Amino acid sequence: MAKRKLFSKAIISVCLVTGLVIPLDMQKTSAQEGNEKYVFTVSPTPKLIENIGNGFPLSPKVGLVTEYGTDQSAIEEVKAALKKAGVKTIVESDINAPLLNAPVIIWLGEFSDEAELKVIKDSTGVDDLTVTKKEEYVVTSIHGEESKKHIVISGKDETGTYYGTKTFKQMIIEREGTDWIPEVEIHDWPTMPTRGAIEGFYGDPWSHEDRLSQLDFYGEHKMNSYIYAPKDDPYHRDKWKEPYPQEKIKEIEQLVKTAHKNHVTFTFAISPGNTITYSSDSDLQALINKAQAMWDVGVRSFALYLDDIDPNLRSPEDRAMFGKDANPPAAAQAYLLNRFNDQFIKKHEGAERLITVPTDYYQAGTTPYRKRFAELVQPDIVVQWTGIGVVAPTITTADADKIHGIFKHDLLIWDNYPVNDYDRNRLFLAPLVGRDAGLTPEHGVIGLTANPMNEAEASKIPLFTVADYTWNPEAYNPDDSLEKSLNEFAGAAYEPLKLFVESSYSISLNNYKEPISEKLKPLMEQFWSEYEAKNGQAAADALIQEFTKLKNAPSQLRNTMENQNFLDEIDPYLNKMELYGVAGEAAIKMALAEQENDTQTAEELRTLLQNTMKEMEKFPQKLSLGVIPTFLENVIYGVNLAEGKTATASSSEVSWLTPNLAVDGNNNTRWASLYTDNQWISVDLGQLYSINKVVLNWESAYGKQYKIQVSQDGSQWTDVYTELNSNGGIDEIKFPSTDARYVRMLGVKRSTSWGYSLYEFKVFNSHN
Ligand code: LTM
Repeated sequence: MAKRKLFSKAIISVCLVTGLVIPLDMQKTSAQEGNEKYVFTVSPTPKLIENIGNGFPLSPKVGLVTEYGTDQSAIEEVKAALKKAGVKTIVESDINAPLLNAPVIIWLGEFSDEAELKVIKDSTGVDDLTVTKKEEYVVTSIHGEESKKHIVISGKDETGTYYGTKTFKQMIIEREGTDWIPEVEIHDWPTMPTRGAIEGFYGDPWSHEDRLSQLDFYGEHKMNSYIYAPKDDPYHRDKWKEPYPQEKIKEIEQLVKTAHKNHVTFTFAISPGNTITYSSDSDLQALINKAQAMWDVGVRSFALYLDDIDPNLRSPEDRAMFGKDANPPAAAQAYLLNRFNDQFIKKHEGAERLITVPTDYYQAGTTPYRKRFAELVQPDIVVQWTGIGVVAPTITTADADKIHGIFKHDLLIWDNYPVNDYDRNRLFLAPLVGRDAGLTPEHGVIGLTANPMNEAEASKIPLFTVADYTWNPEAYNPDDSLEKSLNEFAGAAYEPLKLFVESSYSISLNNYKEPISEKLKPLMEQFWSEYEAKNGQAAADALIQEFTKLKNAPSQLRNTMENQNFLDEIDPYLNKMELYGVAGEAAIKMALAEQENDTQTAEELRTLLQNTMKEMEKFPQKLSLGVIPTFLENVIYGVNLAEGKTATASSSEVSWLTPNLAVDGNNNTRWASLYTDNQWISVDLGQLYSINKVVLNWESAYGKQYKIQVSQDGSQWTDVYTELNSNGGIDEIKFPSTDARYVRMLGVKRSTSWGYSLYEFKVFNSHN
């Protein structure tokens, strides 16, 4: 038996035939038959995995030895996997009288008692089935005595065994003829005890079918938690006191059963804070009744949510009871939570710990509310927290220590990624980033539930990476994880899906990273510089190639992707992507035709370009292809003199919304000022230019009144335009030609309580 080894960054696969030592990344391991080498991926990445031999073929007849109480879902998983792999006969037996009359024997269960361990050791040679942690499992596949092959899958508990079968499924290597089983020893367990998703967004809730499919997906990826909390399910929030209609209860019952089969805890959440009287006995009873109806259909985990509500006490009864407390809202909420905990949770044997999210769930430090909440809320209640910020760009171990020190309760992260309810025209398909590996119980964090997008199928792409991260944060690599996610999700549609996903990234979480824009930008710069030198054909061809990929990807995806629900969800985005591709091709060809004085072709292409851009306006959906609109505008209107120049501003709202983001040629990144009227942003064009046009592309926080000012020295400013009533969007401002090196937007009055925020600040030459 090979000795256990701990691998941190890389595993080594030893090629016995050639004697070569091949380093592999953490995500893949390999098996070998003769000279053929097979690579397989186990995901989420296991803690310990070691190749201990070359592997063996999966015979048409397989023995399956279980014990009394082996998890039923695990048995079904193994049987389904064997059937899929072409196994014709499965000989089932109990470990007390194992039938070993097949070439390959699978041992499946939570083998922990001495007698069982001895039978396994004597029959297989496997002597290390040590499992100590919740949900831990071991999978060992090995050549045993008398040319028998054995696969031992043993869990610490039922969930561990079930996860072992998920790993086993991924080990089966498809081959012509008979599938192949690599010989490995895997010891694996999750780092985060709670891993999963919270359907906690505003807007259209997921459908029943969406939820069923999500629960299967979570089970498949070793996620063990789903929290039902859709803000716009009226019975969850606005009409929380009313009982669910019978058909809805039936649906929840089916969800609970499906969750159970997938080893997922179904948590039912109620969000009563907008209308509840915290001190009221009848309101408490209404909550208990609601929870009891769920208990009766099998729900065992409950949450009471208090986010996004007016913290001030509305009802006179509450003000009378808690008004004198150091923090009345915290006292009132704690009173309700504790009474629900005592009178419902603790009176129901088998109920999980109550979960809540407080009203101050994202602040950076302590608040009077948090202090009192921590003191009064019973210590066993789990507190959810979104990190520092509602959509936290990073969540560090230090943040966790600090916030745990403030709340003094176990923290469950409510991660607002990839949720898009606050920007319904974007998809966030990038992998989860910015979460430290140290978000563990030692730092007060018992897990992470990710709030997904309203688009359920699309959410699975980033949720795969959430599963990977929460299982094994130390080994987590966002790009590798996304790659695995795409491989699984795409099927034959890998290439176009990758392009689509990389065009659906941009979010503060990843510094507004836009992989496709990053690829296109240098090609565009190359094109302009060679175009200036009247030698633009080669650079044009390279750029056209990329635009053609964007143009063709949507139809390729539609033709090859089997997941029709996903295609329906992303349909308008695909339309927009195709139009970007068409417009990009037309723009380059038009620029070349104009340069060659081929007026007729140039005119035809200009019409095509303008029509395509008009068509694009019909789709409010935004892709993270921010450099393309700017490129198209440059072709039509001339070059934006501000792009890439130095910008300064009176202030920035936060450290990452800097002024240079308004002159970076990317319509997806932005500058934002502090929340006061008198703020400005200025760009230094580097030299004097004759200018007559400025284009402001506003974010929703736009300037109602502002001035455009110019200067030759950066200190004496002249007004060239005054706006008294802007309605935001894109302001195209023309003024008499003037020589200037510095141009600035001086805000006079904001349109919202936020500051001024610009995606782009553009300045154009008089001769365009
Ligand atoms: O994050 C929390 C605790 N509450 C809400 C969520 O319901 C919502 O989905 C996200 C994103 O908009 N923001 C919230 O504040």
